[in-house]
Formats: sequence, structure tokens, C-alpha cells
Amino acid sequence: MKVITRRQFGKSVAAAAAATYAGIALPRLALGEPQPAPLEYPKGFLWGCATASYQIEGGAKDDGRGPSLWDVFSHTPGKTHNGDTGDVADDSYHLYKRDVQLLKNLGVSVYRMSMSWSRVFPTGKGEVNQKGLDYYNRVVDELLANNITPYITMFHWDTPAGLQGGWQSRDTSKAFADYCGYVTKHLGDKVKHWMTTNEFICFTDLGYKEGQFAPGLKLGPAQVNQIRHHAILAHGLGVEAIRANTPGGTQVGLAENAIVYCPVMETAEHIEAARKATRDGNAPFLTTVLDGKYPQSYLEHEGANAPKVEEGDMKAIGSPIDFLGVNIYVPLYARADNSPKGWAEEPMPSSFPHMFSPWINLGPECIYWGVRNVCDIWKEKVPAIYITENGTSSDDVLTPEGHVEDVDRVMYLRNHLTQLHRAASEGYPVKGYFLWSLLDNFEWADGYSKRFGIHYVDFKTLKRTPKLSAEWYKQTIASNRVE
Ligand code: PNW
Repeated sequence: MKVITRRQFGKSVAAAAAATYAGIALPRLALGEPQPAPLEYPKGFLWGCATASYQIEGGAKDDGRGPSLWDVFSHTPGKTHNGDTGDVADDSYHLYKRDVQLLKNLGVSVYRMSMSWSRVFPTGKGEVNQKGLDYYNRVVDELLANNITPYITMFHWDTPAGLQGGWQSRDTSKAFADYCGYVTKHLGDKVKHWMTTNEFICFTDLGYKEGQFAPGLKLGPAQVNQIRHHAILAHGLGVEAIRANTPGGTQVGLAENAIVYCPVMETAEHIEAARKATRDGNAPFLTTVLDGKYPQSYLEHEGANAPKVEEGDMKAIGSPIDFLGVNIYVPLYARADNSPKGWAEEPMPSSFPHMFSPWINLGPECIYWGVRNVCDIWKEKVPAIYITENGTSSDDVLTPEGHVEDVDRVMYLRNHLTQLHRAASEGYPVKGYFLWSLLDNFEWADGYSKRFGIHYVDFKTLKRTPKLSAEWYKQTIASNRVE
């Protein structure tokens, strides 16, 4: 009897397939032979990690730092899990060199960090605290010395407590622009990539409408809409200030957690519905920033509660950006329907799988659709797109041998990067990916109960230990493909 080896079997199957579908270019795949890597990322794709100042720095009162709304909030009983605060966090304020070595060991080429506004301007405006700026100079120098390019977010929710009224006040938007201008004037020779704000909805709605985040208020719709307006205005004025204070070649953008709508199925009508949903669902934030005007439907819907807009606001808000950063964790699903808006959001069944944080529903196609919807709608406005955050919490356990086998995080990341690869291979201008997060840190209202790092942090000793996911990410970066 003739014995057919696996390899021959594969070859004959491929040949048969090619013959059957003559005229269609089918690859002649042979099992067991080296194949072109299907999940290889484009050459020059930027791999990185992301963190934020209040979540990692600690040193809350060191060297003249002023309090932020998050210091006040986390010190208010009952506001965070277990009363946790960012007073010490990962103590990156002192241990930043260690953290840069973690990055170097992973092999990343980019690092997304944020600056604490009240380190530089302790009360938010007026007098500068040189020691605060010196800290960021040291961090940037350390990154550059290790061949890691910093991408800096000016504001990741730690509003200076000294700013009266916080985001209820229009003055905060102006103070933000002054802060952006000052910092970029002094760091702009070394740092070429800046993001103004992180996730509008989290420091506006979650802080002033839902009360879950600092400052913990529950205001009415007119006030909330005005706060949202001040937030996007801060971004716009920030872009202008950064451009005015930096040399040519500086890239300015923002990091936004746009709500991602995936089509329930990939047919033309549902794809179109997901696109409409993206515009409508992100109306007061991303849509207004990229269109340079509030959608008529939003203004009509809000009626008398619509924001008061002053002359020049919309021009600033619509300032062209060099790149868009999107923080993507979770999907929603849209379907086409006969309603006037043409789409409906699918309810999520309680059985939808989620990760350790109950809000992190597992739908990896969100990263593909997040990129695709935004790029399809706003092609010319978004010359480049980065995933500025993606990652998950996990119920990490450090074994006595010092391992964390976070296979669920690896699964989450692998599936998202597989979907992101689809976007890159279809030609969407995805330039890089920042994994959230480099290390376990202060997870806002969840305190230290939810770990998002690929390095485990013992919050008593501050020791950092790479998890399985760090090993996996290192391998992924080294091969430039999903491993
Ligand atoms: C982001 N949601 O926040 C933030 O930018 C990070 O600071 C944070 O640590 C990280 O994601 C993980 O939570 C989000 O409810 C908070 O959809 C909430 C949501 C999304 C992002």
C-alpha cells in the first residue's frame, strides 16, 4: 500500500483545491512546510505600553506637587475600593528608572505616559513648580537614553484641586492650554508626540453626572453638557497651545475611548448601521472634535440643555490633529433598523463573557471595528491612528515560585491583536499599539483590587515581577507578529 505522509497529503489537497477553483488565486499550502507568517505586522509598527501619572507615580506631596481632584476624592471615605489612594501607588516617582528597565526588557519602542498637571502648576495655574517639571525631564531623558520614544498625555484625569469649579468652569480649559503651552515649550525639543486629554467621558460624565469618579458629583444635563464642552474646548485650546510652542515635526493628538459599535453581522446594511452608530454614539466628544461642530441631532436632542458656545470655540475644538489615539476595551453591537436614525443598539445578554472587571466584555472584534469605523467616517481627519490603550484586569495570583500565569490576559491580548492585524492588513493607518498597562496600578474607584499590569506589583514591597503576559508580549514584539 502506498503510504501518504502528512506533507504529501497537504500538497495533494492544495493541488486539488487549486484545480477545483481554477481561475481564483488560491495559495498552494502544504502542511508542515514553513508558511508566510499570516499575522505579521507591518514593518515599523510601534509596540508600546501605557500608564498614567496618578495611577503609578505616588509621591503625592513630594517636591511641591499640589493636590488633584483625585487626591481629594480618594481620601474621601467610601469613594474608592477599600479607601485606596494614589499616595504611593507604584512609587514610580522614585522608581521610574526601574520601570524604564521593564520597558527596555520588553523591547518596546514607544511608551505612553501622562503628566500630573499639579506637579508642574500646584494650583493649576500661575506659579510654576520647577521641581515637578524636572521630574518629567528625568523620565524623558531616561526613556531616550534607552531608545524608547515618549508619547505624553497632558491630562489623564488628575485635575488640580486648586482650580475653582474644576471642569464646571470655562477658566479650567484656558488654564489647561497655558499648562500645555508651558510644558511643551520646555520639553518640546525632546518629546515629539503629545496627546491633550484622555477619555472625555470619564472625567466629565463619570465625575460630574454619575459621581463614580472625581469629583463625585451628580449634576443635571445642562451643567453636564457645559462640562463636556469645556473638556473638548480644553483639548482644542491645548492643540493650539502645543503647536504654538513646539518646533515643526511635533505630532499632536488625543486619546479617546470612542464607543465602539460592531455590526451584528458583516453585511452592508449592518456595517452602515455601525458607522451611523459611531457618529451618533460619540456625538458630544469625538464626533464634535473631528467634525468641528456639534451634530444637529445632538443639539436638537439636548434642546435648552445644549452647551453655550462662545465665538472661536468650534474652530479651536476642530483643530486638525496629526493622529488619533483610541482606547479600546469592549464592544457594543449595532444593527440596521427602520427608525429615523437607522440603527439600534443590541442589548447585551447577561451571559456575554467578560474578564475579571465585569465591564470588560470579551469581543475582540471591537478593536478592528473601532479602527475601521473611525477611519471610514473621518478618513482625511485621521491621518494616523494608534491604539493608545487595550488590556484587561485578571485575578492574578503570585505563586510562591514568583510566577503569575495570567493565561486569560494572554488570551485577551492575542485575540485583540489578531483583530488589529486585520485592520492593519486592510490598509487602515494603524501605526502602533500601547498595552494597558506596563504594571499593576491604582485602578481609580476600584483601587488596587483590579490589576491591569503585565508586571505584577507587590504593593507592600513595590517589587515588580513579570507575568506570563509580559513574556508573551516580549515575544510578540521581537517577532513583530501575534504569537
Ligand atoms: C481607561 N469603561 O479607563 C483609563 O484610561 C485607564 O486609566 C484605566 O486604568 C483603564 O482604562 C482600565 O480601566 C476606562 O467603563 C474606564 O468602558 C472605564 C471604561 C473604559 C476605560
